[in-house]
Amino acid sequence: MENATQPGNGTLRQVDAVVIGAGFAGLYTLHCLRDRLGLTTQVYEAGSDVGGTWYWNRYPGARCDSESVFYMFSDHLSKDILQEWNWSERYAGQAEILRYLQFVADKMDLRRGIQFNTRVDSAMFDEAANRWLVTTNDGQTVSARYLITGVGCLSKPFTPEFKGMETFAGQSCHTAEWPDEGIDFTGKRVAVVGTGATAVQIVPEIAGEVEQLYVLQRTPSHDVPGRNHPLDDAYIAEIKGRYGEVWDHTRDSFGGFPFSPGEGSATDATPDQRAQIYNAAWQKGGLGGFAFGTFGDLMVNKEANDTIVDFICEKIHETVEDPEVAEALSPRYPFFTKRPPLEHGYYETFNQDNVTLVDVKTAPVKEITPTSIITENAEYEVDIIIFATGFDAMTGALFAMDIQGRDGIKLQQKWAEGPRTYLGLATEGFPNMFMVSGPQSPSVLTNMPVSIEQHVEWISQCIQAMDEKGVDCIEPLPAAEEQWLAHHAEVSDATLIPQTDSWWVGANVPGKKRLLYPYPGGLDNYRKVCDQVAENGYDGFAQTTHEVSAVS
Ligand code: N01
Repeated sequence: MENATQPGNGTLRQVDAVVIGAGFAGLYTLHCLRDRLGLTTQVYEAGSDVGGTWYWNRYPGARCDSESVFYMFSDHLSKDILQEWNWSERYAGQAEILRYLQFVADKMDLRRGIQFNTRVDSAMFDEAANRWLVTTNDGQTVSARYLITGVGCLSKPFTPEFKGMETFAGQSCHTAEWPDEGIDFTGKRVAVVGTGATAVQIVPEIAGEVEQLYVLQRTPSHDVPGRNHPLDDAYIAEIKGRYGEVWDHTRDSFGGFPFSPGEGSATDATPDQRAQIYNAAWQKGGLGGFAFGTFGDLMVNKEANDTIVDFICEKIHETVEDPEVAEALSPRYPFFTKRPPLEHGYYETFNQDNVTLVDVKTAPVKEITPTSIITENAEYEVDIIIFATGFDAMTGALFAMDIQGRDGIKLQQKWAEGPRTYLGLATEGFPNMFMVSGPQSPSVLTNMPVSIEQHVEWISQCIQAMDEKGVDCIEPLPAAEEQWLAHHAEVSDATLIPQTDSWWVGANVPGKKRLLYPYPGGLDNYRKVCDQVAENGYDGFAQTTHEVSAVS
């Protein structure tokens, strides 16, 4: 392995690997490559600290939808950290998760491998040298043998273009670009645009502070109660006592959660049996148990899915006092075809006098003026507009960089008709580049840290195997990529997900190719495929060794 040399005196700095991003993915990749394989590894991070998603998303109410005790690095990173770290709530808030990642970075001595406040502008594959030239926004270029993206699936904010929005004289911001100094909502008239997972968190959090809150809804979501609560010492001790078994179960599960999957069809159960099963999961709270722990066919059988939709809509009508508002909030399309948010008092918020649901599906926003939002049928005077309008997911952050592979082909060009990957890990024409949680991998359909660990471990074992074999260039074979695409399409079409417009299918961003971006076949099945590929000597990858010209 080369040693890194510092920039200056005209010498191009050489490292073994450049990693982009210092969230869960970047931190674990740095540890695996630098501390386990001994590779010189440089991480670049746009933020001023570690955290990724949890660094950027600081809006009030930001909280994880996975249970905190399973939303962390497993025993594969460090058994000590598992024992030392204590979560305070069933679902940790943003600040606590950020503290956890800072704790991990300090304990594992990761900060010295990360250059903060630095964005990667471009990454060009230099075929003659068989290396990546990575240029950052501070004008530095570094040469790396491997390029690993850990840029997150939801890190490129998306704000729709509304006529006149630039004229708005009040305060406005996207939830993922929250100002450091925060926003004072006291006595303000506020509009929240969007009703996805982010809006569902922020709305109940600020409803008590604002004078008037307008929630602009285009599509209602299927919100499942979180039933958050503090964690007591006995529970923490019990989990810590069986973490080994918990992680084994988690790694081998469909969604990256240590729950037993639901069995049988919802249509075979009697209405009473169904009500009992749905109610038990609803009372317990939590998305995984409700979506995956009730019946086995909700994601693939429309008739079965209708039963859970009816149940959710009944619950909304029980909670929201005004029947018209309750109906407007009722999502009468298949459950889990858009990401269902976890809610903490969202529906109750609409019983407050100062909260108004604004239907922008039937009467879309026409214009934003300096003082108001004007829809097709009304004008809402506001002081603050919060855009909880989501992200250009999965490809947005990759395309934001100028990544050019063999023959100067840009990633955007190669993926003009949608992502083309092998296993969601790599793409032909971009040698020695690996993506953590890339498109066509399970990622956002699973508990992210568990999927991230699987990816990072697979990538680092692959790099180790290449080094042992003396291979210096690896990239997918076109046929293997084609096969993965066909498999991905087949598995996607077997689910109900493509039937609904959502960011999962890219429908939220105008002009984005509509297809399912994550892999819906389950982390357990996906892991087996990846393991098999590795066992077969990295089947489906071209592996070559070059005589390379010297790098100047
Ligand atoms: O974004 P979204 P999000 N006019 O895309 C609406 C993760 N997450 O930030 O549904 C009016 O889901 C849009 O309407 P519609 C989680 O994976 C995780 O809420 O397209 N409205 C929708 O209501 C989640 O899925 C946690 O009709 C417009 C909203 O904006 C993902 O992040 C917490 C509009 C966008 O919803 C994204 O969630 C929070 C327009 N022109 C988020 N354009 C955790 O658990 C868009 N909308 C960790």
